[in-house]
Amino acid sequence: MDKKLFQFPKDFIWGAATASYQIEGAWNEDEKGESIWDRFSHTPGKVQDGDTGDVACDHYHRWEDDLEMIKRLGLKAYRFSTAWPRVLPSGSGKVSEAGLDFYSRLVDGLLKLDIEPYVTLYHWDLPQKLQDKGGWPARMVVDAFVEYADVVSRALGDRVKNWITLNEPWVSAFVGYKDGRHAPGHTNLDEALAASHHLLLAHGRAVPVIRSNSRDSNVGITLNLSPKYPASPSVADRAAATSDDGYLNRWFLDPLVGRGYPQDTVRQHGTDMAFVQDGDLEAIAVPLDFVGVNYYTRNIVRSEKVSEAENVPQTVFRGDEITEMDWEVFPEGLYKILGRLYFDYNFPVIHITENGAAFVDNVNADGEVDDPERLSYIQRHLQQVHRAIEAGIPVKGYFAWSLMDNFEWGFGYSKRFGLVYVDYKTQKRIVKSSAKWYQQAIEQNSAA
Ligand code: IFM
Repeated sequence: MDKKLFQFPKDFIWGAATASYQIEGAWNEDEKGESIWDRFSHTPGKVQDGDTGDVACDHYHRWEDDLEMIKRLGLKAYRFSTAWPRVLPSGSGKVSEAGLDFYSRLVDGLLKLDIEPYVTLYHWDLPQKLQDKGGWPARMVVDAFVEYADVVSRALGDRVKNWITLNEPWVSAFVGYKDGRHAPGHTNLDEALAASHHLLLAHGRAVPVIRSNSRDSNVGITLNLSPKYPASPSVADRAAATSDDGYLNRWFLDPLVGRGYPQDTVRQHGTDMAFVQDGDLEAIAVPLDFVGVNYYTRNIVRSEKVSEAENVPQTVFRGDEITEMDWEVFPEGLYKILGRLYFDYNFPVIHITENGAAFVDNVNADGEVDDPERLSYIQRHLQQVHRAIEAGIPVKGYFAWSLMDNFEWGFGYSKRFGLVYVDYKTQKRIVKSSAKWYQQAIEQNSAA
């Protein structure tokens, strides 16, 4: 394909992302406190095959080699998260200098290689000590998060200029406290709703603190968003899609831009919203420098009333390209989400903070990993990003998920999302063919 096609703007940010619990290991080294994911993964039956993040990719010890690898891949930016219990072992109070030092060295190492750090403050590893006091459903966590954001941004704010407060608060709240598939493994809708509000409030309160510690920085939040497609044009299916959209997307987007919580979703949850106090909504609606979107797939929504006369035969079906997560490959959905973020919600800048796919990978006889499906997934999503930019949508960066294979939460090590293959027995890293393609795309600034 002609490389002039799909040419990106000169300053486009090409990156890859990881998260602390998924790669670091060293779960109890150098004063680090226990996180809810340590507790959850150490509880039999919670994670597939009994896997834990105790060692993960051993990045805590191998970070220097990993930075060299990032450099060799040609990445311009690297998104990683700081582990709250590594910095504040009890969640608040005493700071671990060793923990802070680790991140400080990582940042220095990146800058030395001319790679821009994008730091996420919370990617799901809440200090267990805070969970013992009630976790995200308890309002006290908000102050603790602001304290943590203050400590980290004071220490790194002279060098880190791009901050993400939270990663996917929907997952923290609803998968952790309602579905029970993630730490802390609770199944209580009221807890999940309170947790979602306290997450948003923690975000809103932390933003000005980060800005005052890190001058001229860009601060945003990352949401997992999926467009909801009605399975047919019937009234019932359209209503079901609107309802799912409220649950996943609008519940976070609306309050962030000052519209408050969507009332149809409030009614649907049957909640009195007693956890919202005066001034909270204003704090949550603090203007942001950017919004981050993690996009993987779309959802096709069918009303449960399929048998009733008011519904009609399904007309929209899942495509037959499906990843190992059982997620449909649907690049166009990314274009749709990007348009919505700009035209409906007016975010000034958008970064794709995660996008990628899990497929089965095998090391071949030559010791290489050929992953054409992942390559094609990334390429086609980048082409949709390009299409969005052409349409005038201010998409400034793309971070592939993930830099390397890692601990995929409840699925343990069974799902590989990496551009780089990790042999967990030896910790050897093998650059997959998708990474080689991505390296070339970066070099040519084109997704052709
Ligand atoms: O691995 C996760 C990541 O931690 C958050 N976003 C989705 C990824 C794939 O499931």
